[in-house]
Amino acid sequence: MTRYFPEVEGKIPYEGPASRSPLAFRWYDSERRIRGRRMADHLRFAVAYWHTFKGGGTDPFGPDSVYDRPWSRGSSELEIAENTLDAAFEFFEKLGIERYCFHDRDLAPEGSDVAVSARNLARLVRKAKAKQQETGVELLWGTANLFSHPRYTHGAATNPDPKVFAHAAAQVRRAIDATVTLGGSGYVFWGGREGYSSLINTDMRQEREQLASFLHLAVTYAKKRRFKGRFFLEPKAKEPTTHQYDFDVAHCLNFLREFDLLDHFEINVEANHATLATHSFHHELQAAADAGKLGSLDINSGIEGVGWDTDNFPFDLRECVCALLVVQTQGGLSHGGLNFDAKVRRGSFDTLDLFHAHVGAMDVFARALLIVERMRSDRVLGTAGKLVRERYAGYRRGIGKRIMSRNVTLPELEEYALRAGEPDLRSGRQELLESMLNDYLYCTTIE
Ligand code: XLS
Ligand code: CA
Ligand code: CA
Repeated sequence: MTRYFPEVEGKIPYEGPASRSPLAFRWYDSERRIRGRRMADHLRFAVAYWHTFKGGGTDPFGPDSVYDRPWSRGSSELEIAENTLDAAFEFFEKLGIERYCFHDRDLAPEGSDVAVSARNLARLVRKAKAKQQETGVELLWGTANLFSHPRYTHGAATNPDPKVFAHAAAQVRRAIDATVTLGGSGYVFWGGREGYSSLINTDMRQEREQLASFLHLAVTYAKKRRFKGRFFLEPKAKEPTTHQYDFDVAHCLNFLREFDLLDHFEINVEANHATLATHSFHHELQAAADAGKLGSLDINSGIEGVGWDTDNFPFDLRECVCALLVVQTQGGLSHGGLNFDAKVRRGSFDTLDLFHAHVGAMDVFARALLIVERMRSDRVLGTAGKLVRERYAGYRRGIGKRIMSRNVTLPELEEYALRAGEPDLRSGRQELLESMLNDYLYCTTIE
């Protein structure tokens, strides 16, 4: 067997918080039971095939790859695709990660026409299936790349030309087939170039309706293929277009509701996309969870103020804790997971850097999970925590309860306000809670 990662001997071990080895987990202990479930099953980590195996460290000022990956060499594109798959599974096994995600074009090259592209994909899917069976690694979600090929310059489903729409439909059909064959538990629709750069040349109403038709067609096809997983819609505010139609969670929910798609979709929330919409990851996750639609997470981080999608690996413990607090409070993720939609920096070109990035980021989320579970059992923080529950206690009795059940009129409330007199101001205790959160992050002993 070709060994693409000779620098890592065997599987990365769990050594506990005292370990100083860069190739060992301090917190991620896949088999550890938490509330009766394996830690791995709470976190459901996935590697993003595109960044980790296809990324070249390119940027607008350096479009040539700086990563010299041994699996990117071969005599044909198909051979390279097969080598890449071998490298990917060697990486999954050594990292001890149980899931991955891909776009159709990450796995197999585009062919000379739609039929050749479909054949290329089917060939790589056969190989991926065998690899999955051999290793036990699963597909978290699949998707189609409807944004890189020049034909998608003006969008895919929202393109003014129905021929482009048809090409996109062909790709989604085969990407759904691939996801079904590989037992994927989700399928993602991220808007790619579905948006506009100027309204001067754009019929926004027409384009949004096209997008709705596209998603309805996909739902119909997935039903026919007996897809058992979930469809996830992934918001992003901008980039590559100036205004993406799936701007943020609230936009996505509205779109799904407006076009009668809500029953068929959940949301895949990406941290860096939250930042691009000038929200926090925490906000976007809460918005999805409150609607009962938090399906999956793309875990990465942006650089504040930069203004584009940098897709850094996540290393900020506080951010991870806030994210998992939402996930765990809603009872976890059934079909989704935590996908590392993140890339190592241009200067981190060694294959070893891929391990450091994933090990460190898996560890920070594992540590965050332990902290969140401690916070939940202490019942102090989060919407289920004592202080927040007490803040809203008035709505669980008397007049508040009547407001919530809409069993009251405006004149009745006016009368009540007159009788009750001026309300007492109560502190929101924000600073207290911020400090309590810090205690959990930095002081409380987590074992
Ligand atoms: C790009 C998106 C993309 C989706 C999958 O910004 O994050 O990678 O997650 O198409
Ligand atoms: Ca993403
Ligand atoms: Ca991104």
